[in-house]
Amino acid sequence: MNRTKDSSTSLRIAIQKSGRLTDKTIDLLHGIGVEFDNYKRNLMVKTRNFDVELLLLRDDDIPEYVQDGICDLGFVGANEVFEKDADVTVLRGLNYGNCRLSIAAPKDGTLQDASDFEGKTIATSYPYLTNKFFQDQGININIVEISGAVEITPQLEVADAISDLVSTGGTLRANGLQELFTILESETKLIQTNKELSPGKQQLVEKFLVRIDGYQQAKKSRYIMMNAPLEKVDSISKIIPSMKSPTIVSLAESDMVAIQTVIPINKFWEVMEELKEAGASDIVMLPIESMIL
Ligand code: PRT
Ligand code: ZN
Repeated sequence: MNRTKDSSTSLRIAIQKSGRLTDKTIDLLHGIGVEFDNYKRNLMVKTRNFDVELLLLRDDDIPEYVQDGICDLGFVGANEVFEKDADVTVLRGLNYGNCRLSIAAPKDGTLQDASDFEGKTIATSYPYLTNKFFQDQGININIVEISGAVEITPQLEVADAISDLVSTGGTLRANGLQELFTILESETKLIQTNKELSPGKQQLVEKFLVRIDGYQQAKKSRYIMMNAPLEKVDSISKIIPSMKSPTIVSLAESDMVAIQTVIPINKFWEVMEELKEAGASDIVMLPIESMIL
């Protein structure tokens, strides 16, 4: 399925058609200003405002489509990228679809350490990564490749243990399994083909990256506004590390000002009480759509 020459002018982006990554990927694309609709009914969607088309695929197929240059970019879990050992460049980690590929075995059973696995059978949809994990430690295992409901296989005596994706751990617990080792920490990645892109397409990729970085940064930040007596501005500024040069706006009351700045979201609750104690009032926190630094 090689596309030998980068002849088309449209940047083609692969996304998961229907699954855990779909909504967040669509939100991200909308969030960076890519406009399109009807993605639920079509396999290929043209965007309205960019020379970009979206190809809606099963997530398993995305690494190969990007590797072969059928698609220029793809949004897909690291688990799929590394399982397929795809020859692509990971451009960004996107911090959604987070999970881990782990080895799990029946709770309180004999399988505890990696060395206990010599000669054992592991059921998984991730044969490459699982084999590699044990091979790297000089341990020989047998793999039963299964595409779904992997967690039931120890009860059915199809396998001694499993290697599967875990997020909350609820599925493992419900099946009497205990998580033993993590093979891979995964999140959604933006990947690019290693086939050469036309200058126009490469420029568009760079433009997207700036927007994605702005979108990601905005997700982690909040805009805060507060009122304070003028003489308290210095002490308030010291509470928020990012507030090196906050916007200060005069208020009708001559000794009062409004202070506005951007802070990391995880700092807000920490500093709110301190801000109040330092004399700030009417503190408002707002989400930010995007920010270009
Ligand atoms: O149809 P298609 O092939 O596109 O979709 P799919 O059914 O293969 O994949 P999908 O939509 O289930 O998952 C897509 C991607 O989401 C995965 O490749 C991961 O990158 C990511 N992801 C994040 C997860 C999970 N979290 C997850 N928990 N994928 C699967 N799971 C499953 C896991 O396999 C297990 O069955 O959820 C169960 C465990 O969840 P907890 O919360 O009980 O631990
Ligand atoms: Zn899949």
